Amino acid sequence: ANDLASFHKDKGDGCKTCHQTPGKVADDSENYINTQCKSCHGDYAALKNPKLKIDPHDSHLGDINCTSCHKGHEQSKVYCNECHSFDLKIPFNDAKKKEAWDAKWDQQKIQQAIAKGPVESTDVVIIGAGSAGYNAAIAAKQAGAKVILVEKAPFSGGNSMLAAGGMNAVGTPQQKAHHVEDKVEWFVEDTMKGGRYANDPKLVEILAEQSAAGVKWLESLGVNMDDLKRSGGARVDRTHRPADGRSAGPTIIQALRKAADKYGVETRLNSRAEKLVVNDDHQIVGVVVHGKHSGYYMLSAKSVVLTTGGYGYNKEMIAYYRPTFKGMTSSNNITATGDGINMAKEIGASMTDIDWIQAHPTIGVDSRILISETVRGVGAIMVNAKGQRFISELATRDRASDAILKQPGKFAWLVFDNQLYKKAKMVRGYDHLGMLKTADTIDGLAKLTGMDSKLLASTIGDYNQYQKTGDDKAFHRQDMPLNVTQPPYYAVKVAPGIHHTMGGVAIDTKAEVLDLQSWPIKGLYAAGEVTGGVHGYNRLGGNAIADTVVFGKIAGENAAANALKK
Ligand code: MEZ
Repeated sequence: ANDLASFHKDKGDGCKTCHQTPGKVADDSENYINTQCKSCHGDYAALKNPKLKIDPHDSHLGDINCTSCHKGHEQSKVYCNECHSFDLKIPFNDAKKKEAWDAKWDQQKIQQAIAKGPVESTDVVIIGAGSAGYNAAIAAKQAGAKVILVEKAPFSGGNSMLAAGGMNAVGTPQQKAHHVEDKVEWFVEDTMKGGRYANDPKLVEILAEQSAAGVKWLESLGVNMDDLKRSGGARVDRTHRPADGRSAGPTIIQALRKAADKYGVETRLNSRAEKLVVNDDHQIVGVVVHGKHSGYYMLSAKSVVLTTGGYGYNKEMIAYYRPTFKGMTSSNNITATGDGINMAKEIGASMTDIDWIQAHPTIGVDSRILISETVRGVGAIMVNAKGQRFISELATRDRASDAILKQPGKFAWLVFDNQLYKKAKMVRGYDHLGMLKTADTIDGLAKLTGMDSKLLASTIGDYNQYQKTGDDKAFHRQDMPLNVTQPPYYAVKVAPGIHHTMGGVAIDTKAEVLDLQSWPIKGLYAAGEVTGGVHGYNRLGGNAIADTVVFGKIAGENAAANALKK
């Protein structure tokens, strides 16, 4: 056998091992095949292999379809290696194969599907199953609409699945329990200041005002957000995170997946929306979807919600909108290719701040892995190649990235000790991936990283003194929760990489997409990174998840109301 299908055919019950009807795949999500895989091989829990250092069946992606990696009639691939470079074995593997999410779409087939007319009708179609999409879908469903959520990837989660930090919110019981005094106005001011005052203040007010309700809503869907920390540009601790120290994104997405199933949202994987269809009055009437097995078809819908994320992994768009970022590494999911922006543009949607792209200061060097701002928030210091601090670790991302790019070698080290290692669980994940340098002494750490031992020791000595007095005389860092005194000591090498595209489709306060004259395009809504206006020129850490939850919910509710109105 030279592929998985022939192997199974030879060994098992012929084509029926995988297919209900030989020669056919019943659904684009490949649910039937996946149920068959699990009925023979067991579920993810059963497949975990404690002997493996990196276990693909125990990943942050959660319990995804087996067919995301294991392919029947084509070569399999280790999906993890779209971002990582693991030495993992998979039967019938084509290691070089890459997904081409930014491939050109077949315009002729799109036009044929429109000419044929809708094959199915629903109230609301939601495009993109990340946090914004799930929140919109659940909200629309709760409002009584029939909802179809389409996702081009073989599993849901989008960029949100990779979010490490957390969700900013003000006025929550969590802040109260931690004795944090905060105000909606402070959240608004911090966000506007961080965004260089280019944000749409009305959208920012909604973000802040509805953030606490957003945390409550996530909790109602099964997410724990009881931990609090401070992100860059925030004056108080307002980033809410899972209490067990796990990364926020995977935790939120796994809960949203379950909630969407519970509420009866129909999720179609391997289903890429490629065209928004409008009538002569420029109202949305549907979407053309390209299903992996079902091909091109048109869905009619009264409302469509774009939750496709940004364009942080579309190399052409990055090079066009920000030539100085051309070729820069990206923390983004390979599916973040700006589909929603391009589809909306085609039907005359207006764009806000489309050329504003955020570089996150701390992406692991030689990897696409984001070293979360949480690590600095919890207490790490940031030093240059010689071992000197050069900026407050809590500076906003644009300033921190600029400062790193001015250092020798254009990189930095995050340095911390065992106290932080024990406190921030995600750090153990970086360790597991072999990203940390570890030594029992500061001198040993300097030797391992090539820093100047005396300089590093004096930097750490000074910082410990500032931490003790609460006064960072060098860079005015406001919050210094930990000193660096307890071995072993750790360092991780970081440099800026593309993280968030702030610009996107213009929306109003109801999450309606605006046309070039700033009138709403009837029936079209958008939320999350596909939109512009919420974050201005620079997004604060913790505001992306807040955006997806608050505006995802608003978009879903309004899309449902529009679809259900008589
Ligand atoms: O909001 C974010 O992008 C965030 C908090 C990222 C991070 O550094 O963890």
